[in-house]
Amino acid sequence: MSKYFVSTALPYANGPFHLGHVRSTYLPADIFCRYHRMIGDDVLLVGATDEHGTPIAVQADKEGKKPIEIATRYHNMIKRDIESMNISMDNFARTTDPLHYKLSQDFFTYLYEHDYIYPQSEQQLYCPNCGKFLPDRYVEGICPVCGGEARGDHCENCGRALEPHELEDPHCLTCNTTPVIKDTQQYYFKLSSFQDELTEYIENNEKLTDNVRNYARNWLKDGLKDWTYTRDMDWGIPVPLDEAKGKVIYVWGEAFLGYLSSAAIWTRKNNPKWEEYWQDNAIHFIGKDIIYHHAIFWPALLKAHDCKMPDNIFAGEFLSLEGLKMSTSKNWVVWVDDFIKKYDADLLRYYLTIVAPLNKDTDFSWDDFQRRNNDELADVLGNFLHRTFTFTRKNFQNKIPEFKDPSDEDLEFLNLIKECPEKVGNLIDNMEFREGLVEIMKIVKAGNKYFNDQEPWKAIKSNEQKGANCIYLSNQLCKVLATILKPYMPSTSDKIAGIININPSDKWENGSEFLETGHEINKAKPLFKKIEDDEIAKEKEELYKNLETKEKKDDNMEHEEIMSIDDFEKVELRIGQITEAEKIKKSKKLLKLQVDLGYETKQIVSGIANEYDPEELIGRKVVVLVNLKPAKLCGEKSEGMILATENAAALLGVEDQCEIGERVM
Ligand code: B3M
Ligand code: ZN
Repeated sequence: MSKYFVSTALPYANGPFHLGHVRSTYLPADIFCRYHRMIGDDVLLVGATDEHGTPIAVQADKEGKKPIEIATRYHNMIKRDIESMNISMDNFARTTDPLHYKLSQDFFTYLYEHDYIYPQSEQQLYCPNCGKFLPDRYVEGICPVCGGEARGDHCENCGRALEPHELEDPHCLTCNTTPVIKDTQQYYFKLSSFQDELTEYIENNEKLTDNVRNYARNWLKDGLKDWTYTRDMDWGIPVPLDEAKGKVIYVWGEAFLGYLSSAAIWTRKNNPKWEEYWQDNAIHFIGKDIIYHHAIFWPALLKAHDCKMPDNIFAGEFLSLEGLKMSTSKNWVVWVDDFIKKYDADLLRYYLTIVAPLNKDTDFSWDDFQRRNNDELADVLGNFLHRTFTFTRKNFQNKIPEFKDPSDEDLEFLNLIKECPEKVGNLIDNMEFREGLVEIMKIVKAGNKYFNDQEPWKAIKSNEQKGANCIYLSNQLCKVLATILKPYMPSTSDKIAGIININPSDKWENGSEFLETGHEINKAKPLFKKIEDDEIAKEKEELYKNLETKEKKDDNMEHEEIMSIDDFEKVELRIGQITEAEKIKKSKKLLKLQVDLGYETKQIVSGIANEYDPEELIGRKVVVLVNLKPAKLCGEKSEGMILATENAAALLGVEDQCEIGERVM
């Protein structure tokens, strides 16, 4: 038996949970923990809300409330969301807990007394209008590295941690004023002195996942810089030094300790010492945007305290929504609480696991959710369970029949059932959660095929034993499913156990024990139902409404993401000359053009028929996108695109001296 200390990244207490939180962090952590508990490991899963820092202070300013009121409101909501998703959290604390304050201040004092923290005056952005310094999210601007939109502490686009004064074109979040630079004294953590130890940690810790290692390498290769550990703010944990009145510990300098303080609070409730768990296996589940913090800062802070560094960091990649980046400010988001009012948590747990492995970005779409629910859960899993149970009731008086004289097909299927728990278990242990679930669905499909092939409805009339064997084995698979589905879909697993009339599965090894002949099962009811088209249409309507209002407001001036010159170079634009033009019969909008590019002539179909007559186009020079994937429009081949404005379909002017075939940059 091993002990596991498992943590989930601390969500800022400035909003409830959306599907992204569940997918990247909470669900994988829960699957992992539930499985390990089932194989007999001793697991401690802890979390907390992150209640300091500008995210909460800014929200409080906006609402004219105190930060603690905001934090309390969202702590309660997040706790509710975690429970409704059936996340088996052992303790969910708050970083405003007095124990957390004490731990964080002691941690700071230790660093200070051991010379890992030093004071230094620095230049900070200061809003002359608001009369205050602008730490972190109080200022927004452009990322100096990638040119994306960034907040003072972090670039949304490239994920880099930033210092506010590094921002280009900064402005005060509260009043939009351009801030001035003002001197202030802050306390720095000597991150730079851990360069070698961290390199060693990242390179030689074999357990670390690839995405974490690769991100961390990137930052290490640039050389680590010391890191400001304090802020000029009222909201936060006071710096425990007399000479630092009015300063607080930077939220990222204490948030990590939330893992430990949450565990310490758990221990205080008469539980074993949390340190034993940490010593054995310490694993953090996080989202990929905070790899930098967890793979660099946190291990360095631990090292400075001579503490053991995490054994593994598991970073789930992003979830988009209907193909677009999720955004809470644009309300382009599905809240867990809204979801759970209409659909069972297990449906979401299934979807978010099966849709993609965690080390890949993926998308939630309502249509795909409906399809997977209907085609996979209802038609494959639900169907197998239901046909097995109803057949047992109708033909064997709810009792498990006798199994004898098995055929080759019976034995083959029996083998599959026997092998399945170990296969799935190994995949979960290896953090391949999706693959484990795929394996489960594979055996259920095999179960449906076996059931069809055996045709028990015919067999019981002619060869009764053949039908009995089929129903015996099908029930055994149902029993195995009650166990191996538990980490993924705990309430479905309990419902299956209820129908089979056994205790809810809490040991993985139960999965391999078979039901005895004569065991009586309960009456079944269908476990999954199909989601109708109109339900999904309603969900989409609700969601897209937000996008449309936002877009109207922005008057279509929504800009694309900033790209690099390398990206632009992939777009091959050249000057072409139209040599032939004709209408396409089936279309009012399209014209078929032959465009001379010097080195070849391309046929291009263009949507400019309402604006231009074919004759007036002959001889006209145009800008052509030449490396576009060919397509067929109204049955006509089109091998490129002519540049024109989006709404008026007006062609761009080209000066006469531009040569045919010349590249446009
Ligand atoms: N609250 C950032 C976030 O929610 C931060 C995580 C802290 S984990 C120690 O993404
Ligand atoms: Zn201001």
